[in-house]
Amino acid sequence: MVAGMLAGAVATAVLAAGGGVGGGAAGEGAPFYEMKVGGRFAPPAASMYVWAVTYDTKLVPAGSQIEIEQSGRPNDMSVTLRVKGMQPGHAYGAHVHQKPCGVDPEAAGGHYQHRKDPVQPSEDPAYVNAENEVWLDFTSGTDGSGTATARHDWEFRPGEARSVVLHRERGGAGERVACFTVPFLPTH
Ligand SMILES: [Cu+2]
Repeated sequence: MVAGMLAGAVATAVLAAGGGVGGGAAGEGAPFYEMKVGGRFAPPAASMYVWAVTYDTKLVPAGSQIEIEQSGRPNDMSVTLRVKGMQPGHAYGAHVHQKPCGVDPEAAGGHYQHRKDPVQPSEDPAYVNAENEVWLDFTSGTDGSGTATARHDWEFRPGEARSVVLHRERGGAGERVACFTVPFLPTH
């Protein structure tokens, strides 16, 4: 849904909805939520608020776009990433991180973990995996677009999921090439 992306250097749209739609066996009557935010990447020097920042303009060109959508209900959370304008045919890693983006790629901190590794920075595969973290790895198409969705039966702890970081390589590690600050729910 590239058409849903908003124009502008930094653009956000937040939608929140309450009240169940019914019909779902487990979630009937349960409150649901939906949040969508989009932005255009820019190098740190040009990003006054460092909201959508690229650290590698070859892999994540200035002006490329990202959109993150989070939706769900208790015990059923989906996070979807959509990008446009990436380097074609590249396999990117992407995860939800703990802190907002900064001029320094390390500002976003480590990965959000459902079960927190007592040892930080976490490198233990028992904690660093797509079940315990939110991984949104994708491979861009020939047109530079890409998408990924992660679904979990848990929600974020309030305020502990603050950004999505794009990495040079798929998997749990790799150099950070871009960062997008996201107001994941619940925020507090
Ligand atoms: Cu990461």
